[in-house]
Amino acid sequence: EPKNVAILGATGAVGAQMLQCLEERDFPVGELRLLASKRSAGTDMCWNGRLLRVTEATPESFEGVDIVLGAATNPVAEALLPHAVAAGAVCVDNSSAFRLDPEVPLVVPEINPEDVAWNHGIVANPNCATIIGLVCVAPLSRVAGARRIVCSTYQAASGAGLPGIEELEAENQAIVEGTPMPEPRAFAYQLAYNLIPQIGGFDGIGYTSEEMKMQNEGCKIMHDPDLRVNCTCVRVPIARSHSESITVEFERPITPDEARDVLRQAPGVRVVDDPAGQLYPMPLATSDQDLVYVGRIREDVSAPEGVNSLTFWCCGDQIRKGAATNAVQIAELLL
Ligand code: 11C
Repeated sequence: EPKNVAILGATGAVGAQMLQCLEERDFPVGELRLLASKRSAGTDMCWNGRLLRVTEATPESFEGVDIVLGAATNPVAEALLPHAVAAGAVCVDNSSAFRLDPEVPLVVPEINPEDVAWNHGIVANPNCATIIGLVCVAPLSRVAGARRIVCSTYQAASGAGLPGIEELEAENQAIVEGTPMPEPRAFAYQLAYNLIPQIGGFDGIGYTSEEMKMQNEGCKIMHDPDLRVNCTCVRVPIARSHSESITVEFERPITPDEARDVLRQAPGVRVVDDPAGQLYPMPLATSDQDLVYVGRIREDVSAPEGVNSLTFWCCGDQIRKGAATNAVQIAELLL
């Protein structure tokens, strides 16, 4: 039975991708309502061969809507989603506003689809780097019990939305043309020819908000309050697809070959791991598709005696699997 769907924040990088994912996955849409800020209202967007007009999102925008896909900022989600819930809609929210709320399931469909069932009107979509890393860690954990994760991320400019990718393109153009470098706005510093080891704000012990998401959201998604995560998040000058170097300590022994076998069977993952053939995941290869590629799977040679630890590398399109695709997959679970 078709559902009336609203996209909140339809004109952003994630919102526009949600439109495309609904179309690609043949989601049973009745009416599709595109909502955005006053500034973007009046824009036309193409969906299934039709032009749809974007309207301003207000508390009254949700009458008759069954499912809201949220791709807006935290303040907008906090202000508007309660109205959507009151109007009877279920919201799949991509902001971080509700992720750690005990009344709100936090779902990666490949890992904890069952949590959707206890929603009270909002299901949260996890952080993009968290989704991409855990889609690989969770199947290994089911076999060997993940205890501790050490992760470094290499996050694409478009993780900061359209302003991020536009800023990187403008900087690249200034370099090529020899014109003055534009003032950074989306990022704290010039990203072109650079790396920025800060995503989000810093807490009192030197970690950024983005780095603590894999810890806090990871425990909730994996149903494991004892999971320990140490993450370093770095912005890199590439357009699309986050990459991650991950070391996992397990309760039980697991060899690289066993891990490859487990990951070959795992949903949402493709193993690309042939060092002799120089085959490994790279962000260019994973962009604009929905699988997380994993490779460079190897023993952690630094592990102390008796510690079962593996290291691997993964890449995934953060606008798709890290955001829009994961949200539409959650909406499919709600059908
Ligand atoms: C980035 N991952 O790459 C961030 C943006 O928790 O949804 C997404 C922040 C979040 O900038």
